Amino acid sequence: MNEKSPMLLLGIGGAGSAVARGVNRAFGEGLRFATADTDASTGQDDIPFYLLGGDRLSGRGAGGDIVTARLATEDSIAVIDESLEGVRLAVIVTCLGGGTGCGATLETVRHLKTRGIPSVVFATTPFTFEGETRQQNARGVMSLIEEEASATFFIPLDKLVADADVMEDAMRRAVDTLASGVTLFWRLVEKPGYIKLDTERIRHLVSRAGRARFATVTVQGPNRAPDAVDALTRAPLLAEGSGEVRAILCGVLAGEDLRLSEIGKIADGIRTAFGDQCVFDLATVNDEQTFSGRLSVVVMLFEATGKDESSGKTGSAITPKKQRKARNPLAQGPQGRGRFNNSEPTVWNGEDLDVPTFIRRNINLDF
Ligand SMILES: Nc1nc2c(ncn2[C@@H]2O[C@H](COP(=O)(O)OP(=O)(O)OP(=O)(O)O)[C@@H](O)[C@H]2O)c(=O)[nH]1
Ligand SMILES: [Mg+2]
Repeated sequence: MNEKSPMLLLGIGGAGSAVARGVNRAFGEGLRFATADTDASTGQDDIPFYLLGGDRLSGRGAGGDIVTARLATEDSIAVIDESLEGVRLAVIVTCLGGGTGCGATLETVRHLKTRGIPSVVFATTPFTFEGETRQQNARGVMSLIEEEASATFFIPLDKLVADADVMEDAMRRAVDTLASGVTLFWRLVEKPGYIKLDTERIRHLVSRAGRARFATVTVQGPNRAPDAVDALTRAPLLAEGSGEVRAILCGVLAGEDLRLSEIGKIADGIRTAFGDQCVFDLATVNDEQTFSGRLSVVVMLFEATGKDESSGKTGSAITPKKQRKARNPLAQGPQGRGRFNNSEPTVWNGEDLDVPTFIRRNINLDF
C-alpha cells in the first residue's frame, strides 16, 4: 500500500469493492487503496475498510435501497476523512444497480468535492438481464453523480464483458478491462516514459472533464502501432458517446523497445479517429517487466458537457434557470427588488411596485 500517493483508489458497495480489489491485484504493486460499504461483510484484512451508516444500518447493508444508502452515508461519511490526507485526486470504482453502489457513491463524491478533491468515477451499469429495477436505480443516479464528479465513466456490463460465454471469464475480463483504465493514472505517474504526466497535470485534465469513455488494447508484432489504432477505432466501449469529444487522453504503455515512430503513428491515428480539433494529451509508460515486447494503448475520450467552465468551479452544471438568471442582469436579489431591497415596500393591490413589472409577472427578457 502506497500511503504517500496523491491519488486514492476507493471501491464503494459490495461489487464495487470486489472490482476495486481485483484492480488492485491486477496492478500488483500496491495502490493507495480503500473500500467502503454499508455491509460489514465487505471488509477484508489488510485493506482499509470504512463502514458507512454504522449507527443506522449496523453493518447490514442497504438492501437495494438508494435512499437508505444515501442517508446512511450522509450521516457517517466523515469516517473516510482519515484516508484523505494529502489526496489530490480520488478514483472511485463502483457498480450501479444496488443501494450502496448508487447512493453511497453520490454522497461520497459530494463529500470529496466539499473537501476540494476532484473525483473520477468508474461505474458499471447493470447487465440487461438483471431487470428494470436495477437499471432504473442506475439511471436515477447517473446524472446526479455526473454533477458532483469531475469525470465519470459509465460502463455497461453488457459491453464490458463483450462476447464472454462463461460467467467467471466474463467477470475476469470486466476486472481486467477496468483495471487498465483505472490504473492508467498511477502508471503514468509511477512509471513515466519519454512523455510524462504528473498528478497535477492529470488533476487539471480531469477537472470539469464530464462524461467519458475509455477502451484499451494490447498488441504485439511488427505492425503493433497501426494494429492498436485499428482495434481502438472499432472498440465498442468507445462507440456511442452522448456528446462531442472535448479532450483525449492517450496512454501508450510499453517496454524498452517502444519506438518514436510508433508513438507518432498512434497519436496521429487516434486524433484522426476521435477528434483532431480537441485537446489531446499523450503520455507514455515505460514498464519493461509488464509490457516487454507488447504495446498497450489506453484511450480516454472526455465529452463536452454543460459544466460551467467560466466559473472555475467543478461540477456546477448550467441549468436553464441559472442560464436565464445569468443572462438577466436585472433579476438580482431574493425578491428581485434590486436597490430597493432594504426599503419599505410600496404595496398596491398585493403587488410590490418596487419590483420591476417583468419580474413580478415572471416575464423572461432574453437579452
Ligand atoms: N463486475 C461485477 N459486477 C457485479 C458483481 N456482482 C454484482 N455486480 C453488479 O453490481 C451491481 C450492484 O450490486 P451490489 O454490489 O451487490 O449492490 P451494493 O452496491 O452492495 O448495494 P446494496 O447491497 O443494495 O447495499 C449489480 O446490479 C451488478 O450489476 C460481480 O461479482 N462483478
Ligand atoms: Mg451490498
